[in-house]
Amino acid sequence: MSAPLNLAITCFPTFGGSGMVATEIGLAMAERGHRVHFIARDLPVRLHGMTRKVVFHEVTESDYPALAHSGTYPLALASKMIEVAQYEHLDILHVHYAVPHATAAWMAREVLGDKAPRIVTTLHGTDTTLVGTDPTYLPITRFSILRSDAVTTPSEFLQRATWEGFGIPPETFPIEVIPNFVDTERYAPIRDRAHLHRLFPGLRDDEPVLIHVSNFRPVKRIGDVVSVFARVHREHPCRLVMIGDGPERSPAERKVRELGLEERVAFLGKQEHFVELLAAADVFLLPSEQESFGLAALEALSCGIPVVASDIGGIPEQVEHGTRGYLTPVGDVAAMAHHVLALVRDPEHWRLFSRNARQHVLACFQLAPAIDRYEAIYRRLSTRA
Ligand code: GMT
Repeated sequence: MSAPLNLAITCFPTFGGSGMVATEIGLAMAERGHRVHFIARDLPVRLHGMTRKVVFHEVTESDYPALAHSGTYPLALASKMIEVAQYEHLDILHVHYAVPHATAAWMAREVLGDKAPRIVTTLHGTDTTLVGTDPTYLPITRFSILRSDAVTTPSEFLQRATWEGFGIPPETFPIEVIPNFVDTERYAPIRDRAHLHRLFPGLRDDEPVLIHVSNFRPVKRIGDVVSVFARVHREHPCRLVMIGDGPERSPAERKVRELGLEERVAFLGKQEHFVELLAAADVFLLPSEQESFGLAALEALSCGIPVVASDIGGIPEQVEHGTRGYLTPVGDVAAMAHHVLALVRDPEHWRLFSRNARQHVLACFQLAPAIDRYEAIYRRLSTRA
């Protein structure tokens, strides 16, 4: 029996797939008997059920006026990593996002010398596709990736994009793909329309409900969600549930009002517990411009909800066109509406897609096998017997 590991995880604590994946890994590792530390600006959103094996370390920045706007967070984070590594004898520091977390981890390691933990970096997408390859950050992001002891991505798409975007030769620098995963017991096909009736008091039994969950950033193309819904609604009355918040929420609400559809759309803002609503809905919309993976779509598939999404990034690695959802070119709202209509007009067709979705998630995206793979990386790198 191998000794338990001492693991620290750094992630963004906000609503977003990367923080959720990081949190699930930490909780699952604690469940397996390892000691887990979270080092972050705030308590990660899904970090519940803390036990003695899970400890949270808050990173606080100096409020000295001269340092305001000078971006000192990576320094404060690196200092906290050093402190935790020294006092807790960390084996592994697993950072989610290269910018700035892998950079802070490298700084911490430089200070700690041969007492430093090994660094595992998981890239999540925007650190490669948007921020990382921005010339402002490219050299330091590339350097931080290359200095990690192991690097993982949630999709083959992001693995390729990282090698290509940073000019890293695949043969000299392996990047392991560990697909994102979902707790299939929590995200289960339990369809209880009562949750939807509470949202839409006049909801008829034959009215389909479309749903979207995201951080409402421009990359999510929230306007397309509303356009697809409006087109479907013209042909087949339906409803739309919008979960999340961000810069595109107000413009989307305005668009809904201009179309006179406000009675038919529920904007719920940020929600931590929405699985009952998700599982009761009929189609999940994800018309993003870019997604390294699209964790929200995986959660929908796990609940047996077919997905209509953009054919980009890592989405095709989980949503196969024509079996558990449909994929269209980015921005093709007419095609998306057409596919939604095909699903909601034919219950037999919907049920087939729903079954396919659930079965595929059970076969390929369960939590335990993904945790096994992270644990294998930690064990390979750790010197603990
Ligand atoms: O999608 C976002 O804007 C949030 C971002 C994050 O940091 O959580 O999501 C990224 O990581 C998720 C978890 O791996 C992926 O499911 C998302 O596809 C990815 N977002 C993008 O690539 C735009």
